[in-house]
Amino acid sequence: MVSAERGQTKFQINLRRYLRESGVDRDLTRIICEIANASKYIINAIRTGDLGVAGTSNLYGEQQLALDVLSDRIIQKRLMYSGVIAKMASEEMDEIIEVTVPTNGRYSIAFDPLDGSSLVDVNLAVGTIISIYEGDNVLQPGRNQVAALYVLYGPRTTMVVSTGNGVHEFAMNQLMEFDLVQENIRLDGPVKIYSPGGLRSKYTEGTEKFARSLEESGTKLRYSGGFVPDINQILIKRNGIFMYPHLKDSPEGKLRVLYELNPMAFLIEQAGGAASDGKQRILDIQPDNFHQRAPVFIGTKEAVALAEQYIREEEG
Ligand code: FDP
Repeated sequence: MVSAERGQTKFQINLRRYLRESGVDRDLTRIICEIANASKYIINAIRTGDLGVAGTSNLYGEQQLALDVLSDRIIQKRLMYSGVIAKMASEEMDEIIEVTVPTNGRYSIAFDPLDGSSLVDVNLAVGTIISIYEGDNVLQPGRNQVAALYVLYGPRTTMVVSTGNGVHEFAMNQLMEFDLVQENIRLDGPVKIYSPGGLRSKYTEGTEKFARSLEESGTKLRYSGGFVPDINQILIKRNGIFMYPHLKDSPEGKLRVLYELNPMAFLIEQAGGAASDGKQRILDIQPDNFHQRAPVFIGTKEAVALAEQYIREEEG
């Protein structure tokens, strides 16, 4: 097992070596490294690509940016012939992609190729989110994930990954390879920052009281509008809560269980935090369709428990 603390590394430990020396299965390592490779092309597309609309819309009727489509294609192409994937479900697609060539792989993934795409034109951070299962079923509770990761395209490109043994951060170097920055990130202490998604006037009584209690206890607002950078902020600052709650006019909230909530809940739990829909653990939700949404309260254990308490008291 390699070991490093932020700024203390004597030499660079790259992603592949880190995974290999941590005993991660070869096929799983391959998937994670293929995503790392795909991210080089995605970052290039974000930096130099077309910012216009692709002219198609996805399942939710949202216009797809050319970049959404491109990122989706880049990831699919890299994984399609990897020999380690059985099925792929993408937030941008309405069909599950079954991979039979060259062989049936041992793993399946659900992914959001470019989350936060409404932030691309204003040049704020966006990201790719990946959820990995063993076998050929992604329509199962998130607690069965074997790994999850995201790549954040900000001023720097970083990858935060867990294969079930803690959460580790890697950063893209000048050669566009990922080097270990820090391992075993842990959330810590009373909540200091919060990121509230959704329209406040549509909050239900429990969420509204929870938000007010955070403000009254001096918790600072830190909301970027992108799920990946907002979760990354919590992990790297080791503190905070993000919520996109159930709203009066949308009881399911906005974020998608398979592509957004499960992978982030896996990472946050691996860092000692918690993720809830207000009533139950996100990772225990049994999804009945690929595009299911759920409310989310995710961050330090204490803050998530407090949100659940307000919701229980006010909404039953
Ligand atoms: P986006 O619509 O820009 O793709 O689920 C997508 C997401 O962004 C998240 O990244 C973000 O947290 C949330 O939606 C923001 O939603 P609002 O536009 O309602 O604030």
